Amino acid sequence: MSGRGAPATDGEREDGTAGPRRGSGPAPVHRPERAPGRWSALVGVVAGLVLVAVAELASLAFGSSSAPFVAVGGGVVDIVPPAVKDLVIGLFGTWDKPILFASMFVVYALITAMIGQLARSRPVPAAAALGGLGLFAMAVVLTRAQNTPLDVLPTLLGTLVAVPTLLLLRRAVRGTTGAEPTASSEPTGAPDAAWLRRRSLVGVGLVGVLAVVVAAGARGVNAGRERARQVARFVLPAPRESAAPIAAGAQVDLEGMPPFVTPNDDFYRIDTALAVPNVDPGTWTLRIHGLVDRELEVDLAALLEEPMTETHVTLTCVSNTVGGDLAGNATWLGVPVRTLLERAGVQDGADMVLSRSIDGFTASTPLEALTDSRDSLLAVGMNGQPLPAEHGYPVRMVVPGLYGYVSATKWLTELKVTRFADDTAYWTTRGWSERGPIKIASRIDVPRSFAELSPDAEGAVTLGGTAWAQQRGIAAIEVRIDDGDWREADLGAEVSTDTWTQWSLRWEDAEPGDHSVSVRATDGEGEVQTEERADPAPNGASGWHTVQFTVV
Ligand SMILES: Nc1nc2c(c(=O)[nH]1)N[C@H]1C(S)=C(S)[C@@H](COP(=O)(O)O)O[C@H]1N2
Ligand SMILES: [Mo]
Repeated sequence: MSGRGAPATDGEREDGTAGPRRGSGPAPVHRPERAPGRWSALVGVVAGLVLVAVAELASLAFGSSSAPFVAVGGGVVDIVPPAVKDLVIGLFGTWDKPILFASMFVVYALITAMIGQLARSRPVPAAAALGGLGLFAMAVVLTRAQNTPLDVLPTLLGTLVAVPTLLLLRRAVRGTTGAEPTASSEPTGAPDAAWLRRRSLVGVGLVGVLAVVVAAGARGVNAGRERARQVARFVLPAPRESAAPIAAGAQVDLEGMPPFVTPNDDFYRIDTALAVPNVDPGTWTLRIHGLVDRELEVDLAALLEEPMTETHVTLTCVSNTVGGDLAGNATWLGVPVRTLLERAGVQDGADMVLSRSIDGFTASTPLEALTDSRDSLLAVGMNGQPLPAEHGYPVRMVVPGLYGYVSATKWLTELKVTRFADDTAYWTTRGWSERGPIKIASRIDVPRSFAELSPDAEGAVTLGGTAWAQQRGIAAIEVRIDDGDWREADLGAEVSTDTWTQWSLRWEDAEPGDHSVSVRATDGEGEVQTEERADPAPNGASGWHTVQFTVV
């Protein structure tokens, strides 16, 4: 495409200069030969931005999930191999989503730049390519679980505006780069052409900047609106059974320890949803079907009428690495899953409940975890508030003892009573185990890696951390400093076997210098946490957490 000097198919020079030179006077010294290539790329990128901006703006009327970047990003999340997801979460933690969007933008800019280059000599195929890109995005929008056919409209509109924009900007750029000086204005021609070139560059740039501002503004409004719409749209009912009060001693009094109850705003968030699903509580229903005697469908008002249970449960993610912070502890309020399963009448042979989210995510939970005596909930409240949008508003599942990916479905819409032999869930089809009981874990929160600790007046330093083994509880914590003996740590008050337990260890006569500390837990059934290291995939990390630090 860059064969400079070869005539383009339409008989014009590639730089847009009209063929045979007409007019009088000396030929301009200066011929704009280099700029057009780069400009054409810019024209393509700007047309691409216009597509996104118009679509984002229109998605204000249809909801975030109709926006092309949100839909395509969601599709990417669903098809990336688990190893890549693992790597990304390992590297960027909860920055995984911004990183995904940024990478998608880079790829999109490259593709649209190529379309711009193509448009330079072949406008029709270039327009078709941009239209094709729009069509592709529309197809992806259609495949997203929470979308209806109408949701293609924003992308359609964006494409319908972007294609003519591409052609117009291309003409504007060609018009100036090929501009012949008019004898009357500037006899030498050069300053005039340069000025026109600059002006059209600024024009194209302005369209690009405007598109970015509109897109970012629309995205911001969409996100803000969703948050506002989802705050407290109902009053939480009172529980019939209140959770046990949290003993003051559950919180170890040591600077740097996490709060025993994780505030909603600080609670880790893990899900495949690029835009937080916007569930209308007025039309929300939960459908219970599959191997049941009677299918049920309950709306939110009916669910809120059911007797509510309140309970403290520590939720953890299977992707959490040893010592990691993908764990949070909250007081949940909700209806026992058991209540509705009993009403539906579970048939013989069922051994699993496949819970489904409005965005298509699914989790496979062993039936018995939902029918035995544990507090498995259809949760509506989190720490005294209706569920925040990010954590599943209006209803999610919470199952003590199981990793989130097999149990904690947010934006819940459906429970299918089925069998492991017949159905598989979202992460299971991506290589993770079909069952995910939580492994014993213990972590050092104080000191942080490579921190410096100053001994107190008595020459001691205090270490502390968090441990969990949901359903079994934490019976003991042992700490080893350097290659010394294992020392028994002090445990914070136990709130329930389903919550984490904090621990602390006062190290008298702390020796100045570099040290390493390791921790291991014993659960309520006497099982000691294994030293054997395992990666999070396929069923959760194991191994002892070790931290290097210095006593100064
Ligand atoms: N709809 C939906 N629910 C979901 C997920 C998801 O991707 N989509 N991820 C699960 C996983 S892997 C975890 S660890 C928990 C995390 O819940 P949180 O974001 O409230 O901490 O949600 C679970 N529920
Ligand atoms: Mo998870």
